Amino acid sequence: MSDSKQATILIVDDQPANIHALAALLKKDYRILTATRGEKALELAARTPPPDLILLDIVMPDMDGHEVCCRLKNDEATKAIPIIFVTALGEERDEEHGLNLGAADYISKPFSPAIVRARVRNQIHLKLRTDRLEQVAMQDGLTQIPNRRRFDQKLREEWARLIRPDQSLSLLMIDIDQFKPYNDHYGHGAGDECLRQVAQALYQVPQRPADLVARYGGEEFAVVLPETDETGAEHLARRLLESVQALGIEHDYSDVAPQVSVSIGVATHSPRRPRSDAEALKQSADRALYQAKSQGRNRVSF
Ligand code: GH3
Ligand code: MG
Ligand code: MG
Ligand code: MG
Repeated sequence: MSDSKQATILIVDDQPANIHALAALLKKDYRILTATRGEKALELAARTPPPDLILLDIVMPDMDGHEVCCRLKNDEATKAIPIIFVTALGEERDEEHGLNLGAADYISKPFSPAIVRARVRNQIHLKLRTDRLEQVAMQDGLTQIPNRRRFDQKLREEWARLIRPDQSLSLLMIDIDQFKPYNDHYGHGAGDECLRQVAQALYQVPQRPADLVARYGGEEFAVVLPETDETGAEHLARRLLESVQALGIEHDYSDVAPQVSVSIGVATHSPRRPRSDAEALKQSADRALYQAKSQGRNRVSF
């Protein structure tokens, strides 16, 4: 197949013989997962990484395919997975119902192997292209790290996930010191290269997969740290500061240091210091950054 990544297909049918027949058609080109029950299908669909396509039987005991489809489409984490119903229900209104539930396509049993392969290929092609576009839309073109759009999405998601009252969420706002004189003296090309290096130096520091480093805009970066309290956030902020210092990028026109440095503002939502919303958390990190700047730059402030 032409797509660089091998796509995964989840086949759901209460009859193992049906699963076998479909798997035999597709296993040469795709990674196959199978489930004979709706519950199991939901569990497999929620895994990371999720399947790229689901072939879904309708008539099954316990939970039928329509129910499985509804649940998948109502869950943020699984709603984007395309579903093709594969079913013996051949009435026009069955097909209409399935498509209205959000299914991408509909195949009637008994099926033609060539048509199944072609319809699957088309859906997978579309899915992988959508994934690529989504990735590009969330990435900063200059530095290749997540962009402002991704940051906003992440902060919204993490704020929504704060259910337990004892949970913490930290936010860092980072700004390169004296970057205007850097650009003015070394040129815009060098400025861009400096931004790339600083972005990478920041990006590689956090160790937990849930953490996000993004370019917020211009020479500003932002870091979202889920389940991180004041102490953890301070520790990480100091490591970020050191990581940029360790680049040792010469900056003879800075009155802070002879190398490129950053200032960092830290804010935490915690039981000790609850914030009303994500916007309030961001404003607090911004205020802390402003303070780091006014206290002399090249430092972490709260
Ligand atoms: P401070 O220490 O107070 O942060 O001073 P500063 O000079 O960094 O602050 P200022 O906001 O005045 O300057 C930011 C500069 O960042 C101005 C702008 O030319 C530069 N900049 C923003 N985006 C880019 C970019 O994509 N590429 C380059 N080369 N420069 C950029
Ligand atoms: Mg069935
Ligand atoms: Mg700035
Ligand atoms: Mg700056």
